[in-house]
Amino acid sequence: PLTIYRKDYTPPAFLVDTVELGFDLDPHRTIVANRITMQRNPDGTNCDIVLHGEEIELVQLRMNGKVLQAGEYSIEGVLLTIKNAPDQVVLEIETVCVPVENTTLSGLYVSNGNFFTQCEAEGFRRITYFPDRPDVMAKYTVMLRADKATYPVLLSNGNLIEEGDLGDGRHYAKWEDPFKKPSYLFALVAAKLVCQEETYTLNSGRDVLLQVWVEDGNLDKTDYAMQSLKNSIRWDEERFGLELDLDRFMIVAVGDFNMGAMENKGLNIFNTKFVLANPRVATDIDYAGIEAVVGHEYFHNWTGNRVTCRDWFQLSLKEGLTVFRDQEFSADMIGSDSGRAVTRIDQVRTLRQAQFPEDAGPMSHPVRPDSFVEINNFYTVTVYEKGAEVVRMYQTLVGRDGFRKGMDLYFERHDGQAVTCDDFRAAMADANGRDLRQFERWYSQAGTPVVTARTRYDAVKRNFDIILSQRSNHPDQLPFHIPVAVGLLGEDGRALPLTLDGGTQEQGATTVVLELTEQEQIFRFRNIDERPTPSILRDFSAPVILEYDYTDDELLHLFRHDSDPVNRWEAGQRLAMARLLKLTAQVAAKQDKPLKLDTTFLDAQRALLIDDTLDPAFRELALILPSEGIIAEQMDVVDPHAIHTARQFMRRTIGTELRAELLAQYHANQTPGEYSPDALSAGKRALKNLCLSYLLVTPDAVTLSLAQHQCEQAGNMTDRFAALVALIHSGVDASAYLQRFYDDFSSEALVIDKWFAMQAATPATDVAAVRKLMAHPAFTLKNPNRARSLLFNFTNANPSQFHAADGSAYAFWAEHVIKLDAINPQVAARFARSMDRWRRYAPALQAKMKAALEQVAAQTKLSNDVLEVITKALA
Ligand code: HT7
Ligand code: ZN
Repeated sequence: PLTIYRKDYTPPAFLVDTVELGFDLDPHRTIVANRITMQRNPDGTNCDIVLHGEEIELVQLRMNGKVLQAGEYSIEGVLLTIKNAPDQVVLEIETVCVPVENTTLSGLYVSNGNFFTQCEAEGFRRITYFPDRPDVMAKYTVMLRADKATYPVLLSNGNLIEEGDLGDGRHYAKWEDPFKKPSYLFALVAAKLVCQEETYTLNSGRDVLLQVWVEDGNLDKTDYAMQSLKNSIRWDEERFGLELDLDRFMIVAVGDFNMGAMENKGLNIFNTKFVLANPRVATDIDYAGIEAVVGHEYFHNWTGNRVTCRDWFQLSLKEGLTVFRDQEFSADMIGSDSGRAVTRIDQVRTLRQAQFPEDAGPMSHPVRPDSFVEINNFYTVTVYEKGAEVVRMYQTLVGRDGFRKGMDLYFERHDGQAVTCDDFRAAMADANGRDLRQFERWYSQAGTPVVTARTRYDAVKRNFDIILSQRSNHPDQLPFHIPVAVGLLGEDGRALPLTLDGGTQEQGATTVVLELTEQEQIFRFRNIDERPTPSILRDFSAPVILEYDYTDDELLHLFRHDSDPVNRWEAGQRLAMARLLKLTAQVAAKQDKPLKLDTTFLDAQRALLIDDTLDPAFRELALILPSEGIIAEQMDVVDPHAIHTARQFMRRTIGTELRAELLAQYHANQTPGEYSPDALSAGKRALKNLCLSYLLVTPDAVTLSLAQHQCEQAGNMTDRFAALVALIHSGVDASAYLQRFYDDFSSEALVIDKWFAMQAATPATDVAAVRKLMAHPAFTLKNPNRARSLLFNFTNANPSQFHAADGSAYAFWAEHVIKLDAINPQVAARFARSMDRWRRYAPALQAKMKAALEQVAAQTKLSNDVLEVITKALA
């Protein structure tokens, strides 16, 4: 397959002014009439008109009123080329597509009998011929025609300017989007849906219409999405001075969707997972997800839509920035400092769990990739989450006000344009008078930098030096510009006031940001009266791996006292990780010695668990052990079974040694009364349910009955789900509870996804059990949520079974990559990535994984999506 390189970018030969689209919607044969006015681009370097088209049948092509004959244009692969075109062109293109057969969920497709579109990244070309690239921005008018009884609701971008009956049982609606947009933001919906709507008054006094569209029967689950939308609108006005620019903003929920949601101008289309919630069916995590995703898509209206990407290599320009904005939104919605810290810790966990491994594996790429085969494979944690970290570092370097100035300048310069990551950096630099040239390396160099810290204390001179150095595992890389936030703790745990040599920090500051720009630098703190404990990389100020030879005592000191909650949590993770690695090694060596966990660690855990001055959500995070995946990342040769045994041993020991305190906290953190997803209540539930899960590692009559009672009586999904998971993980027969759960929610697709997911991730579920679940009438590979719930959870969240010694799960993986690929290459390629880290496993497993990869590679009919992932894995 063809590799596309960033360096090969050339501006389009023609720019499009207007697009008029007419749709005669029929699931078996939709006719699309497309009238484009275009003109030669003075900055263009090519001369021909080049349009993209894929899986569509061309009926007729007219240029400036004249039908073009076969020899007057050519079609090769996805490109339609018209040579020797005049400078001003009107193209009229008629095509046909078959939405009902489109299982890729890209372009125009049918879900549960309704029409939806998904055009990012390159789906518009599956609807009509067009220069389907983000730097071609045009104004769209859309006429939709469809059977009125079957599709009473006809939606597209912008404003509804006309609607009516066509007389033959069909009706029409005409939509006009007043803003120029790239084709990937086009959307239509033709469906039988109902909506919750509200008129909302912007800060400026202007009224806008907000709508959340869902299938009939789901209107009792739209309140939280609507509330999140209103919160997002308010937040963007207040934090960034950005107002909603349309009179109407719609969210539509669809059950078949490849990703979370899509920011189409004025017509956001969402996976039902990120819209539908009520306490009966949705967990606290679901509620938080809805708030974040509604915010994310709404914030794209400025960061992505008004200012878009010049080319897909710049994807992080909109995604990294918008993830950063949704993270800040979620943190601000909680309001408290501790709540903010909890969201930050969650972000760090995601990075470590998913992004660091990606950056160390075969799909490693810079935040701004240099090449790709299939752009859909680059909607990655690197582009999104690491990209958000890169944006966060600007804010750390220039401050919150400086960041706002940079954003203001970015919009002042680029509103209505398709630009690059360099343009964003230039706005940040210019608005703040800073030289951010070196910062560019965060965009161009892949991999996770390692920052090593050493310290020395001079009691006579009262100096404390921190020597920071950086390295990467790519030999030719140049040093990054790394903000390292640092604090120092006195012996009594107090945060020491800091005087940095040559620094400009405020008097009495207890955290300073060191700027590491060279390979090695010394930072000197003066007037330090006692040897302090350094707290380095506070708030996770850069996406790096920090190496520092902490002693256990120093970590315990930080775990007890660090005023920076992220580093306080981090100290606990380091303490736990050291023990987990030792235990894993002991299990792997098959020593006869019994496994042991020291009381120092257990006492620290106990003290934190019962410290009710601390936010329950923080305590919960601090008590979760590093996941099996994160432990694996620390090992040279991964032994998933030893990891699982060691971690289970630690969980069991915590469960038994801290039994009394866990029980007490279980009872102390109940949330009686009406369910509310607010952060405090959610935090209490999280802590309570973590206690339950520890108690159920070795269940007894008391703890079992707690779980059973919670499962039977819970007034919300968070508690019911947690109790059921604890039961099925405990090893007791939970089949009656599982069946009851299924029966109670058989008509709620998103809850049935949870039912599959929880079983897939249970260590007792082997590949045979997964196959059995696949035979369940509720299972289908065609629905991405369902496929993800069972297959992805098995391969990604059940490592001890996925890595079964006989390799049976690898063969299962290969079989289903191939099956999924025939249905939906985007979903298949994501599933294929479960094997990314195969080279790190013990030789016997490695050989079987390689064989499975080769089995997929040997297929003759693979999509480019899967081919790219497999080829890179095997390279
Ligand atoms: N910008 C959206 C990306 C997206 C997408 C990409 C490829 C295939 C399907 C897709 N659905 C949505 C989502 C976002 O980041 O907001
Ligand atoms: Zn996005």
